[in-house]
Amino acid sequence: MERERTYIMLKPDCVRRGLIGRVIARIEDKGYQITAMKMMQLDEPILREHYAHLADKPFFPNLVNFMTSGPVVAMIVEGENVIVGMRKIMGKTAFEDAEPGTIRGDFANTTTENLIHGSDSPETAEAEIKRFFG
Ligand code: DAT
Ligand code: MG
Repeated sequence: MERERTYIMLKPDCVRRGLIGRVIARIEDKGYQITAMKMMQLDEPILREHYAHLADKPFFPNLVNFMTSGPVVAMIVEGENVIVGMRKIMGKTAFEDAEPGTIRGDFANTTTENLIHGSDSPETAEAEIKRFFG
């Protein structure tokens, strides 16, 4: 099996609610390695790139407001099949569909403020790592 890397971001609600440690513990408990990490404040231009696939959605302005409402924690996470694996640990996008035992299932109570971002394919992982880590 192939070692992969993915882009993970703890969103402003995760930071604000004091859940950074508990979410990172789940990543480490799984045996994945965090190989880069930084706290940063996002702005609208970088979010227009990052969420380009959602620019036409009615919730987009709200999403940008939320994502610029405080700092995020940006990470590169590595491991075997880590892209799919992290998506499983995160849980589904819509909070009401996210299973108990997943990060979103256990901690999210809205769909916008759902704690964590994880790349959804090898192509987006590389593009997102470049976008946020240069
Ligand atoms: P994911 O974050 O699971 O990859 P996505 O890329 O489709 O999901 O959407 C990015 C973020 O946009 C998502 O984490 C929360 C927000 N979002 C998506 N669909 C939404 C909806 N129907 N209502 C409100 N926010 C939504
Ligand atoms: Mg996505």
